[in-house]
Amino acid sequence: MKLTGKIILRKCCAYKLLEEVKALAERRIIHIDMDYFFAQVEMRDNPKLQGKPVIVGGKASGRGVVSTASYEARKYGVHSAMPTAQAHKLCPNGFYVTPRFEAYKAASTLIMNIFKSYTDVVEPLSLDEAYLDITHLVRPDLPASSIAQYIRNDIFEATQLTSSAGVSYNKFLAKLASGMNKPNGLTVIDYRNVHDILMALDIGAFPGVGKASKEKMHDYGIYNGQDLYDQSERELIRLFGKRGHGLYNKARGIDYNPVKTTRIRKSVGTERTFATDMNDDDKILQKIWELSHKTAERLAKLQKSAKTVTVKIKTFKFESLSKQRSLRDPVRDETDIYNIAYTLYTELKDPDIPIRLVGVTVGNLEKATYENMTIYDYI
Ligand code: TTP
Ligand code: MG
Ligand code: MG
Repeated sequence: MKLTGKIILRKCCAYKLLEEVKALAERRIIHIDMDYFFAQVEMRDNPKLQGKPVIVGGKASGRGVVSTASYEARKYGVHSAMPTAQAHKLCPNGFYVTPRFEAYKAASTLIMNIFKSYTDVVEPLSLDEAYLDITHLVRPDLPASSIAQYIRNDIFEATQLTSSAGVSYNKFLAKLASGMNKPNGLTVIDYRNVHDILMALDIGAFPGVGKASKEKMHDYGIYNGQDLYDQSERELIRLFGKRGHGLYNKARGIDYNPVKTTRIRKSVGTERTFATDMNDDDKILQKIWELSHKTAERLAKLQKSAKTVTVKIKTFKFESLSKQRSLRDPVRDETDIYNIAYTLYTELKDPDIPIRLVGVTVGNLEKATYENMTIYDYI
């Protein structure tokens, strides 16, 4: 009897594991990104700009930067984040337009509503793009690519704007796919083509491989997905720390990250516990700076600014103390958050009492106004 029980148990476990693997392998993820978004809106609203090299951005005289450029302008080498003055040199006959954020926001709202009409599991990444998990749609008979096509059609009908879609079984591959046939493209990455695509992929195109890591990769002879694939997991962890594991997986087309639906957040914050009780103001303030930086980063991701800043400390006797400041003008910048946190800390901290934890939280969040946005908000 006992033995049978064990066997059944084993079967159940194996079955459960199989189900989990299947669930991951069978996810259906779509990434949609609008084509030359700001520029396309401008071209839609002003027919004279049709087919022209259009550059949307700040003024060259005011040290402005390019928000985006139409594909015609990209042929001249113009791209996002480039100083507008430089764009003028590369493309002197371009049509330069200052951004109209309200128009982009209006288009964005229409697009996001279309996404939500297909699935509740939508993760917007910026005004013009989002991940959608359509695994649990009631029409499993429809290929994900057809659903992506329906969505693109709906977007075009509602906004007269084209978009590109990537369809795959995880977020990393879906996003990679959406960029492969831009503009106005639809690309599927599945088990048949994933290997070839990844092996040929430039190492800089793997998520998390920025400029610095790309150089480091080159130093180690890793130029593309194949070179990455050839590294052992142990070696990648040795070279890139915690990220090594993720990189090892990415080379194999594995990404377990779920599509995260946005929740309404009331506050954002981080805290750190010190390894030993701490009474060194310099070290604590250094930590507060790091926490302010992290908090600002998270606010930027959420495209929010905050009207309260709170500093919390826990004394060596585990007593929690906190102090909050409400602000007339919302903050989102790390320096502003730090300056307020610094004042709160000095008001809160007893010089004779060591602490074991410090935290910085911002609350009363509101949508960041576009005027305050930096280009980093779009990346
Ligand atoms: P992206 O989707 O990165 O670019 P895009 O839509 O202009 O072009 P495509 O997707 O076809 O390659 O960004 C969306 C919008 O965000 C873009 O139209 C303008 C804005 N943006 C900036 O303002 N600054 C930037 O540095 C970037 C990358 C984007
Ligand atoms: Mg885009
Ligand atoms: Mg985008």
